[in-house]
Amino acid sequence: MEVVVRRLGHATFALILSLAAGAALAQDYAVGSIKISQIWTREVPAGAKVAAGFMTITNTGKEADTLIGGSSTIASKFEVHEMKMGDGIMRMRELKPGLVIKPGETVALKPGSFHIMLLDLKQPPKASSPIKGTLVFAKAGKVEIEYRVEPFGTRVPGDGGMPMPGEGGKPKGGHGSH
Ligand SMILES: [Cu+2]
Repeated sequence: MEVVVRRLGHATFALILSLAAGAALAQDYAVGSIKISQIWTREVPAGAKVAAGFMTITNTGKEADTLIGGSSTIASKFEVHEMKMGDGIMRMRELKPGLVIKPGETVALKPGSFHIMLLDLKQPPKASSPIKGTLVFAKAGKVEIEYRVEPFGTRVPGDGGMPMPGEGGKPKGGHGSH
């Protein structure tokens, strides 16, 4: 690296660094001490009224912050949910007032765990059509984000959409009541 610095001079080297950082952080967002990356949702069965959103949230600050709300262009309602095993059944519940991210902590919103619930879908998510939205944190405030859309049944981004056995078209855990 030293050799490169000497040959290129400071200005060129700085430009290369910023280009590399830009490429790596293309889908990352930040507001205040909060950083958000890996934001995705997935296609839903025809007629479904809810979609789930996933992401990784890091709190680089010295105080806890809470994801309290948000919005998206495809749904009229936004909730923060938790999925937990109870009485042998996976159940979802809304987190109120929201999802707490402690100082220095990274929280993964992923299938089978914490997630965003987009309710009252106005249009279904379509793979290759990113969805714009916002997140609202109690301390850091509001940030505009974009969801990448993965195929139906995706558990981990890029797996191509392989529904788990028993994971049918019907949302479980009382979403019908929303
Ligand atoms: Cu949910």
